Parts: sequence; C-alpha cells; structure tokens
Amino acid sequence: MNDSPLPAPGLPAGFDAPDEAAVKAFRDSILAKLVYQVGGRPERASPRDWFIATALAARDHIVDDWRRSNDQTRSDDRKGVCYLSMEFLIGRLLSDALGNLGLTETARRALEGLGVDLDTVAGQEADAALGNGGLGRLAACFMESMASVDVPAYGYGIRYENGLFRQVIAGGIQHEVPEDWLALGNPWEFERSGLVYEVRFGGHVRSEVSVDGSTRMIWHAGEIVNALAYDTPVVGWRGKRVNTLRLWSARATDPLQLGDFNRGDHVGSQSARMRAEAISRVLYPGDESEAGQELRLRQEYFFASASLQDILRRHLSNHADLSNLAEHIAVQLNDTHPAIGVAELMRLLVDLHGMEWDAAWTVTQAVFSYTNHTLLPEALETWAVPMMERVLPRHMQIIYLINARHLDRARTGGADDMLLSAVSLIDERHGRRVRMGHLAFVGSHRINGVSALHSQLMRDTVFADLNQVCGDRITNKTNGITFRRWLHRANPGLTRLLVDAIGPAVLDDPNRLADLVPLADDAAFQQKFAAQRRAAKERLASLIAGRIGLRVDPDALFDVQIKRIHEYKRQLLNIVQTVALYNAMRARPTASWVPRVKIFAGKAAPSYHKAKDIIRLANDVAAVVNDDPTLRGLLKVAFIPNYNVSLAEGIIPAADLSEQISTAGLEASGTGNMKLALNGALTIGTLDGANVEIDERVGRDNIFIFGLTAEEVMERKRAGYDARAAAAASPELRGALDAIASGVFSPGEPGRYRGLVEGLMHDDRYLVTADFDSYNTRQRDVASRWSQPESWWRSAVLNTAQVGWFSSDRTIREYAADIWGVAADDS
Ligand code: 26V
Repeated sequence: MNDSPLPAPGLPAGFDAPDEAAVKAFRDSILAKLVYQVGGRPERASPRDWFIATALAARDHIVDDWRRSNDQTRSDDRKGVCYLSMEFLIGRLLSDALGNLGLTETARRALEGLGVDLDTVAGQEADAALGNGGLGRLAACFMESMASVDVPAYGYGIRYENGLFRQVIAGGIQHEVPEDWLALGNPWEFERSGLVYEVRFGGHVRSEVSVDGSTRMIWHAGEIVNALAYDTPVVGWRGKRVNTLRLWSARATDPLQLGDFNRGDHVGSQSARMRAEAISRVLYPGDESEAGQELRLRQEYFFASASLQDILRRHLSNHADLSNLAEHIAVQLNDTHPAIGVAELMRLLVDLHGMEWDAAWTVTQAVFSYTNHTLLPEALETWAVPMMERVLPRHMQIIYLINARHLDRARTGGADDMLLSAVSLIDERHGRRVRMGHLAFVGSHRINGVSALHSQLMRDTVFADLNQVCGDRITNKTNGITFRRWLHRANPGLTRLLVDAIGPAVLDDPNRLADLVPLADDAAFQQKFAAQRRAAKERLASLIAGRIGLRVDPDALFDVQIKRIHEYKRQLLNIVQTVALYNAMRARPTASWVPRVKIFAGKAAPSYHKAKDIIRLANDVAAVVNDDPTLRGLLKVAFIPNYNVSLAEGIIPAADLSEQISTAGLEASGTGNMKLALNGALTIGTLDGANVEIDERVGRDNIFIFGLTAEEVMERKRAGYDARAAAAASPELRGALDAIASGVFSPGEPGRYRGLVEGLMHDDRYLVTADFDSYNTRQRDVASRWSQPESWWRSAVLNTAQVGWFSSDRTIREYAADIWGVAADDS
C-alpha cells in the first residue's frame, strides 16, 4: 500500500508538433533552471528537482504574455473582473500550463533528451488544495476559462499555508493530517514584496469634525495586520491571455517584541506575530464546524479588505477618481464569504475617499454581484452582532446604515412588519446576528444561482422576500467545467479518439462534440470508445491495488460516487443499496450477476460525525463484501482515500456510472456530474441541480433518473415523513438496514451502526428510505443495460456528444454578458 504520486497524464503526442530548435531551447532552459535556480546536477537530480526546473522553464514562457495581457488591458482601458473567493481548488498546474501553451510535446521531448519522463515529473507536483469542494473547484475552472475567453481578470483569495487536510483512513476511520503543499517550494508564485496593505481589526470609532465643519467617522483600530500579495499566472487555452491569481498572506506588522525576547520570553515575544499570521495559516476545513468563528471572520475581512484596497489603488493609478469605478471593474462575490466587502467598499469610499453616502452606494451596487452556492439553512452565514462590533466596529455601523435605508425603502414599498423582519440584514430571532447573504444581496446588482433549478428555488424560497423587496435581481448561471483539464488533460486517450473522429476543432469549440452523434451507432467507433475506457480502468485498478491493496476487475462496471461526504449527497443511500445487492447475491449466488465495483472517494468535515460514520460504514461494508468468497469477486467496494483534484483526474476517465443521488432540491448544481458525463459515464441521479439540465441534453434514454422531485420532497416533508413505514413496506430495504444495524459489517462491535439506523428511522430528513426502492430499481436497469454493450456504449458516446454546453467558457461568457458587462471573445 502506498500513497505514491499519481502520474499526471499529458496531452497525447501530435497536438503540438514541436520543431527541433524549440525542443533544444526548452531543454537548455530546463538545464539552466536546474543548475542555477534549483542548485542541482543533472546526473543526481531527483524527479522533484526536475519538476521545479521544468515548471520554472515553463513559467518563463508565460511571463512575457502575462505582462502583455496586463499592459494591453490597461492601455485599452478594458473593463475587468475581480473574482473574490475564499477558495481556489486548483490542483496541479504544470500539465495545465504546458497544455494551454501548446508546449506539452516540446517539454516531453526536451526531458526525454535528458533521460527524464514528463509524466513522472508532472506527478511530483503537490496539489494546491486551497478549497473544500465544488465552490473552490468552480473558482479554479472559472479562472482558467476567463483567461481562455479573453476576459481580463484577477482572482483574489488567501494563500493558506496549509490547504485542505490530507485524509488518512485507518481501521476504516477518517483521520486528518495537515497538508503541506508549500513544503518543497512553489515554482508558480511570485512574492510581491512591494504589494502590502494594512488590514485593521478591533478598536473603536470616533466621530470627528473636520475643518470644513463636516463630521467624519474615524476608526481607531486595535490591531493592524499586513496583507502581502503572491501572484500566480493563469494561462488561457492556446496562451490567449494570462490573468492573475492574487493570494494574500498575513504578516505581523511587528514580527518580534525585541524587548520581551531579550528578557528571555522567546515564545511570548512572538505571540502577536502568531496571532496575525494565523489568518492565512489554514483553510477552514469544516462545512460546519463551530470552532474558530472569530478567526474565520478575520480571514474573510482580511482578504476582502486587501483585495478592495488593491482594486481601488489599481483604478486610481489609471483614473482620476472613483466615481466611475463600476465602468471599469466588476467584483464577483463567490458566496457570502467575501460579503463583508460590501461594507468595506462603503467604508473606503465614504470614510477614506470622502464620497457622499448615496453616490458610494450607487457605485457599490453597480460593482458587486453575488453567487449563491447552497440553500441549506445551516450553511447560510450569519455573524453574532457582538462579535462584529468587537472585530469590525466601523463595519457594524455601516451595516446598520445600509439596513436602515434598505428597510425604509421596503417600508415605503408597502412591506409589513413580518416582511421587514424577513428582509432585515439583522436576524433578531436567536440573538442578534448579521445575515451575510442579505448583505451580499442588497449590495449587488445581480444575484445568481448555479443551476436552473437552484436559481428557481432561490426565487421561490430562501430569497423570495428579498427578491420581492429589491426588484427582481436573481438570475441563473448554470455552472460549467474547463474541458482542458477535465477532458484534454485528464483523458488524453479519449481526446485523441475524438480528434481523430471529428477533427481538431473540437479542442477549441466544445459544441463540436455534437458531431459525434452520428457515430454513436457506429460499432467500430463504439469499440474504440470502450477501449479507451478499458485502458483508463486498468490504470485505476492498479491505483486501487497500490493505494488500498484491493484487486478489482477492469471488466466490471465501475460505479463511482466521488464528492464531499455529506448526508444530503446520500452516500448512505448508495451504501444501503450496495448491502441490498450483497444480500441478493448471497441469496442467489449462482444467478448471472453483473460484476460491479462500487467506488467511493471523498472527505468529511473533521467535526461532522455523521459523515465520518458514513465513511466508516463504507469501509466496513467493503471489508466484509470484498472478502466474501460466495460472491466470486462479482461485487467489490473500494473507498479510495484522500480525494483531491489529481485523484479525480484519475478516476473520472475510468467511470462507467456516475452517482448523482442527492435529495432533490439540495444540491445546488454539482460539477462532478458534468465531468463524468463529459467522459462518457452514464448518470444515475435525481432531478436535482444541474442533473436536470444534463437530462435535458442527453435525453432520458441515456440517463437513469429516479426518486422524488424537489417539489415532491417538499410535499413529503410538509406531510410528515415516516421512515419506519417505508422500511416496513420494502423487504430489500429492511433486509439491508437490519444487516447494518445488527452488526453484519461490524462483527467486532455489533452495535456500531445501531444508532445510525435508528436515527434514520426516527428522522430521515434526506429521505434515503423514501427514494430507496426507486433507486434500487434503477440500479437493476443499469445492470441490464450493461449486459447489452451496444446499447450501453451508444448512450456513453451520446453523453460525451451532448454535454458541450457545460463548458465553463460558456458559463463565463454568460457572466460577462449578463452580469459583468465586460467583453469576451465570442468564438
Ligand atoms: C456548506 C455547508 C455549510 C454548513 C453545513 C452544510 C453545508 C453544506 C454545503 C455547503 C456548501 C459549501 C459551498 C459549496 O461548495 N457549494 C457547492 O458549490 C458548487 C459550485 O457552485 C455546486 O456545484 C455544489 O452543488 C454546491 O454544493
């Protein structure tokens, strides 16, 4: 068993045909980097040394284009986008950069001449895991697409020293180990030591009368932390443009109390530094942990403030004043995490730049827009008023002022007290709390959801009142994914096949995938398509063997659920169905069962105990099922540890079936669903999030839809749902739950899952039991379809052919046109 780096697949040979001179120049450059920057020797260099040298050589190719992109945007005075996000889940960058620059083959041959393999070198790179899941990965796809469709953009975030924890599974249980992506250096970033902003916290506010008689609010902060910029270039497809990801690192203004140190207090003398620098130490790993609330607020304000200061400085370096800010800059709030930016921009404009309140508010609303990524009530951010008053006293005042005007307007528009309390920025129901979603909403000219269904649910439920009071501001922007990473790089074999079949234009225009439609019935093409899948499955099988010591059959159906572990995503439904299948196979061991490998991967928030129980259950079920000789190896369960971007790149090309089985109405969009369908997996899913739009495009014959609709879910909940009755009515469900509850999968501790099953019977809020039968039936349909290969592969090809619309280039063009008012290329 090992945790060796995944090989990074490059583009197949031939997409960029390098000439000898280019190969030699690149080789010389790599050698020079190795010797002069890494300080190594070719004969003794480690793969890691070669990685750094190759990345630095690639970076040189980017720098000139980077400067040109910036200079041109400035001289043309083009409007640009600032994407404020607490998370950027980037993964590796080398194959991305080489691929987009058209240098993959050049680099491959340059390294070959040195006796070094490019894929091995690319596999050395640590994943930049500065995000938890979908929201962070979307930000990374958007950065790549903005560069690819020529939208001038800065991504702004935090340079966490430790990204998302590494997941280690021991005895079936998740353990969290700190992740250390910067340990061996980061060749992509540029430290901008000259680019530092002061970010203030605490203290108090005084009003002071100026010489002209006007009153000004002066914030006397209690603490100042420096924000230092690190820039990473983001190269677009075919090197079209290079944008900037600017991440802030926290530094103490006064790193050492020298007096204390000299008196012998070596630890205490650094405490202020520790406190300041804790801000950019770790990514908030929880989707839901209570701990570290104040640190989290400090992180949010820290990066929002530094980013807005930087935005204003850049604007003023090119323009006379800030009144026309919104004509030049659009700021997108990626969820509510940067929403304090609304109050911060007001503070900067009014307190520091002397703008009138109303003018500042007009600018602010025109500048900001806000994307919502979840409607789960427990995920809607609020901050206790006393904490806000302590950490950001001036911002609390500004929020009250914004709220007063907002409520006045609503009252004038006829709102009654109930409506006023629903739309107020302050929730008065359980202690006074600031509603960050409301702040983001009122401070923005556009608010969007991330799939058609999700945007409609925003209008109908959580944001219905605000949308009524503020005039219809909600719009939909269905998510997308960058095809460069999720098709070209993750699946070079399939990409080669597509290029051979329908021509290289598909690399530039995802809509050309539709040219595959006629080939879906072509037996020879189907076979080639299946052969690519088979090769990817062999690679995944050997990865599984290496990581968890389990042998799986590459000819089996690979049934894949990979995402964060969360009750609403219903990994439990999948596990319970796995147990039902196991029971059925044991009952009729000689029947002709379709061989199946159930593959799971995903992390649980460290304090989310139920999610951790689900991981343990998956591993416990795996241990029993995988060892049961009566099954003749026809069912295997694999929980692959430490899901991250690179692991996703390895699993997705090998997936036959994509599990997208959330309780309808709860998954805002999903993006893994798009990646898997693009690579030709068939989806088994509910009508939730973007599944609805995938269904519309691929057609009901090519997807397995089951379960309650969002509307039916709401109806069931209203009526009061009884899980016990559902279990009593379904022998297969009951059999599976009984097996789990009675300790079949935890023989050493038979009661281990009694609580989990009892809990489900008592309160099945995600309707696992309600959807079980329909899911189980659909799974049988999957098996019978798998037994008809022509039919299966026809559907698989049609999936790839019909999901071109889910390119994040399309999503970005929609944001550009409808929300940001910036020009993008229109190809
Ligand atoms: C946050 C929380 C916090 C409290 C407890 C439960 C909970 C559950 C989920 C979240 C979501 C965090 C934000 C997020 O990653 N949302 C994801 O955004 C993706 C990109 O838009 C979208 O595809 C996913 O459906 C959505 O879950």
